[in-house]
Amino acid sequence: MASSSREDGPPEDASAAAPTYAGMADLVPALPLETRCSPFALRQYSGFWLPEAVLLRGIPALHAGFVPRPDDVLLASFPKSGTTWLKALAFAIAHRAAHPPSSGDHPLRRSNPHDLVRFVEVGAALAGRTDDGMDAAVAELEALPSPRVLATHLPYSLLPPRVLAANNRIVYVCRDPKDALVSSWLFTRGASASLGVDTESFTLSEALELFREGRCFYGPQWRHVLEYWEASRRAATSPAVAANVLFLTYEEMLRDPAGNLRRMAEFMGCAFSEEEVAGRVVDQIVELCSLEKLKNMEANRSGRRNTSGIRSDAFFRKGVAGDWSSHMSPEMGKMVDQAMEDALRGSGFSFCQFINSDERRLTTGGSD
Ligand code: PAP
Repeated sequence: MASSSREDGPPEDASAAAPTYAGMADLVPALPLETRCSPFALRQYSGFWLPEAVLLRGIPALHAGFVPRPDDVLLASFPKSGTTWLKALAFAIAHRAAHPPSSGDHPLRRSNPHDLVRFVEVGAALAGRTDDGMDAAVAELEALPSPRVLATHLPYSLLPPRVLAANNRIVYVCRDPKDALVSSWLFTRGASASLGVDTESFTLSEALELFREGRCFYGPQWRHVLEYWEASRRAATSPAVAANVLFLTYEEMLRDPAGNLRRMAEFMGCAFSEEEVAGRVVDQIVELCSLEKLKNMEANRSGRRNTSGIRSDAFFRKGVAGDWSSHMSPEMGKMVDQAMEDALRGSGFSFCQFINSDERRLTTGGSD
């Protein structure tokens, strides 16, 4: 598999026209179905396995009503790759003038990061429509003051064309597939159980098989990562293209949180001043957004639920690189690596170039 072109993708007509509510309602029931990734049914669309609700309502709502602004920042990720952390960091960066990280009343001390930075397609998938026919979640996004920090798990190729045309800044975070897989498997079991779905029988071996086939939330992961990586390379190699994708890795963020925070701020168009650096604003944001701090905030403790109905504590676990080896055998790890290597051969991208998974870094003392 040499590039992110869609050899095993959908019939071209599935993605050619702008997806409308009515068009998707006709199309989705006929798409390949995967029900083993509880609690949501997935359908294969345009080469990716997406939750049905995102296809039926989320994507059509974005295409119909979402209007990007030039100063929007979009955080993008494959699930379980560091999204919650990225949301906290980006929110703290963007709003540091109104909310200094040292403030005892900082929004991150009161709210789950997912409630401060919304997934554009998830909100639209869950919400209904307003009286004038506009999707309620899109109307909510419209009401947010600028600069907006928004998030998505959508692959690059399924972003609304208006977002790409606006050349919005996109920060992407990628993670070792083995850690993303284990994190996702544990989350699925926990979150599904909290929604009353029995997932005891969903074994890691089964999750691994599905992951290797790309049959997982927003999978295949390799294709998701490759699309954003290629977009970041296009920006880096062509002076005519504005640098619109900043490609980060979870592992590198663990190694050097302050350095990556500064890269993010610069990319977002609000670099830290010398006074701020001297005043330890960078360190304060790193500290505020650390797993240990966020995990222990009242808003993120057991029992509370975020606006999507998911228990807030489910987003915080260990937060290290290499924890896959606590759950998978070395042979299982090799199977994942081999599947990724096979899929990415000839693409120019390899997870090894970014991720040294032998290095275990326990930054915060989190636990299962
Ligand atoms: P999402 O896709 O559902 O939004 P996401 O935040 O991407 O989830 O991934 C959760 C992982 O990020 C968890 O990893 P683990 O299961 O391997 O431990 C979680 O612990 C980790 N995480 C959450 N917040 C932070 C943070 N502040 N710093 C570092 N890692 C974090």
